[in-house]
Amino acid sequence: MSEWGIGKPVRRREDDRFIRGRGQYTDDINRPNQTHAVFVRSPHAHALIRSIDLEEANAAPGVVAVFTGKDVAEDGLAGLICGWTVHSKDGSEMKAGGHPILAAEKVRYVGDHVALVIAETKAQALAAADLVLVDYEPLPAVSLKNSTEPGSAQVHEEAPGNLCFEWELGDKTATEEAFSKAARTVSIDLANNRLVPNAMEPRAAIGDYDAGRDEYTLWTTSQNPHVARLVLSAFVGVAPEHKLRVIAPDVGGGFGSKIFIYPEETACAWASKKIGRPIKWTADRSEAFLADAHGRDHLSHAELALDEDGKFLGLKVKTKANLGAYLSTFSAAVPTYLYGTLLSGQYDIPAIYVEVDGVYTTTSPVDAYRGAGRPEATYIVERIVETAARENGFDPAEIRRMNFVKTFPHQTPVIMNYDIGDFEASLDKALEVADYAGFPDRKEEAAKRGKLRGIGFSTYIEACGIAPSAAVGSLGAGVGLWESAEVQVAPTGKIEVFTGSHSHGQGHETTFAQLVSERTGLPLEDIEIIHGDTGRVQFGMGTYGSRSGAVGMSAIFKAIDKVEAKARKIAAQLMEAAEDDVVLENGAFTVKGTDKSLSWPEVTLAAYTGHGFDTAEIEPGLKESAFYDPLNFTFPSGCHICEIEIDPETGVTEIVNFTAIDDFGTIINPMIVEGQVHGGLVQGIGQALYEHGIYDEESGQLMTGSFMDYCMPRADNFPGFKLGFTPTVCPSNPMGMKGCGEAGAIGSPPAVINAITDALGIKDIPMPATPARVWAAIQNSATPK
Ligand code: MCN
Repeated sequence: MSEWGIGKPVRRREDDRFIRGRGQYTDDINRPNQTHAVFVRSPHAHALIRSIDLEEANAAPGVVAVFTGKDVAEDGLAGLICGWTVHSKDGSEMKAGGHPILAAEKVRYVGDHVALVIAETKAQALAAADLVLVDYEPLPAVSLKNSTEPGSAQVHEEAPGNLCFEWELGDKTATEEAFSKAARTVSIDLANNRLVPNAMEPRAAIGDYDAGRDEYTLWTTSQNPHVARLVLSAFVGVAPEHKLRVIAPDVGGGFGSKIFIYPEETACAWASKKIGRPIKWTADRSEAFLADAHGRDHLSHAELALDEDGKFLGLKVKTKANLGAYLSTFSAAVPTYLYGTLLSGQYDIPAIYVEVDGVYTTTSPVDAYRGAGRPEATYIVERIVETAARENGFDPAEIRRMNFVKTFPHQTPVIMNYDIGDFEASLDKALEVADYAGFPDRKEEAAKRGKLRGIGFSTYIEACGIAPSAAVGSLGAGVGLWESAEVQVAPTGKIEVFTGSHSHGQGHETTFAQLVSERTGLPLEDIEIIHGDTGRVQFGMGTYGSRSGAVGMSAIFKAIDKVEAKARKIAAQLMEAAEDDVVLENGAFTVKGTDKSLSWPEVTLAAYTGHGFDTAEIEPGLKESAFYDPLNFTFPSGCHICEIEIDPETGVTEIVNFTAIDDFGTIINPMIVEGQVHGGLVQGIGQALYEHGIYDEESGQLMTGSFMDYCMPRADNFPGFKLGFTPTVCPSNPMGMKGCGEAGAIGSPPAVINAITDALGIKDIPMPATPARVWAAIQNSATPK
């Protein structure tokens, strides 16, 4: 076993360049003769464009060109697409209103793109953008609440009543029957608050057309450059696929928001040919707030049926999901297949029925944000289970235990087939680490100090490794989301791995190299992980859905199998031994039961010189590729326990203890996994306590469009998290891994809200549970505990 291999808490190799300011992000790149772009954005939530006057802008100092939707249309560019198709209950296809690169006739949210101004400097482009005169005819804004009310304004003519789809999943009749037999039922109305992703690096792009070669290069902050290239070539029509190279260099976080294909990046690539010069665009933070795709934003009603003993019989959920103004790249999948399919949680619920209305509103598009659909499902399940416990006098831990799925594989009534897990193990460990038994004493002691103390549980499950063609294809994606890898061994034995996964904070350069080291015995410095460039990596599906470990690394694993098999063949001939007797161990090929041995570089050099083996039988060279299409999703799960104290004078909630015990299967690097959990927890607790994207109902203006109004969590808001692992080995990939990148954001929000409602003795408090809301709840509640 390699000292850098699987299970070792190796420090992230990439951090050396990031910490020293040596990373190279899109905005760090400058091209000769480069121009700068600024987008003219709509100040209205909803308006017709009567006319656009470009005269003054065109005459402004330094302006190279100004383009509008008319120019885009004249060049025959199609709009952006949603890559996922969802059908309504009646079998009809979702109503996808067009998503133009630059709006020509109508704007549909504050920040919608109206014109592209290109100038010699960014300052000149900004000044000229102010001179673009757009004559708008304002229309009423459309909010999530009023979107489907009679008489509401129409966001897209194609979608009457602003309904994109009316989707359903599960067995309605069986669920109604379960409710008719129930001894107990509980219900709850829940809102899942809108979130703004806020990656550290805002989006950026450089479009550069090379007239000599008739080739485009787009540098961009993307989580999946190959999918960007495919969409821009095959669907939007910017350039044929082989004439477009997309490079995502270092990317400073994405959390889902950089999976999507946006108008700005597309426009920069297209317009660079129009002006014959490179065009650079970097969003400022205000633009990021307005025009990055947001996350969540659901309104739901849920009902749970139980028998006398507390066994779950059935679950009914009705959800209204905000899709925003346009269907973004994956947005139709998020409130449907990534949401409804997880409503069984960790529980054996015989009947489930869910209905989701996907609605258009005059807000920024809503798409995947860390967890994407699965935090929304977990929030429903874990809040209603907690409600069932409280309203019927069950212990919240024991009602969960009683209803856990205990044998695997387990087919849920909502598509998913859970392959493996041990939910009791994570619950038991969490109860111990959180000292659940000692909670009553701590509550009493807090009361003496005038504080309200509460405890909340969340036993979550998620489906990660979004990939399997067999499942994903039939769920509306149309394609499988497998991953590719190529392992190229140099004559000196050094290895370059080309992977379709993209790292933008997850540490792939370290963990992927750890796998290669485990397999070959090479030190990490002899292994290079290359990603994020369609010119170097043949194809890939990118990073989202915590899939890079389970899917991307599995492709590497398969490619190494092939490399090893060929190298063993060569080694066998070099050592005049039978192939089956040759083993690769600790970086050397040895013949079993003898002292014959050749080092890795001795064999790899021979592979290229051709000396010592029969090149007619074995082709020279050592380079193999593989595609990996897993049989199933991976199902990470865990138990989060949150303990809080509330100051009743101010309504301020303090997290005093947070325990997260997770099952991520085999862990490649525990230090990186803990970092991933920390980040996820901070975002999940951020959703529960601080973050809220608010649009004014009347005007459709984003009221929380800066860090002055959108409260981001800070390090001193949190205690040290208590983490632990109870792994069960995943059967659907060769390493036995499950994803870890989203778990913290999925499990934590209901744990926090369950703790606050426990402390206050109330049924619900909306997220984020701000001091003002908590204080008001204390004033309204008859007998706060
Ligand atoms: N890993 C491991 N052992 C496991 C599982 C994973 O050592 N059992 C390692 C992996 O090798 C990888 C990291 O943990 O280095 C995360 O792996 P995985 O769970 O497969 O997730 P992805 O690499 O596919 O990353 C995507 C996931 C998602 S969906 C979001 S959103 C998210 C997240 O990762 N966005 C992030 N974590 C983020 N972290 C940072 N810093 N920035 C983001 O934008």
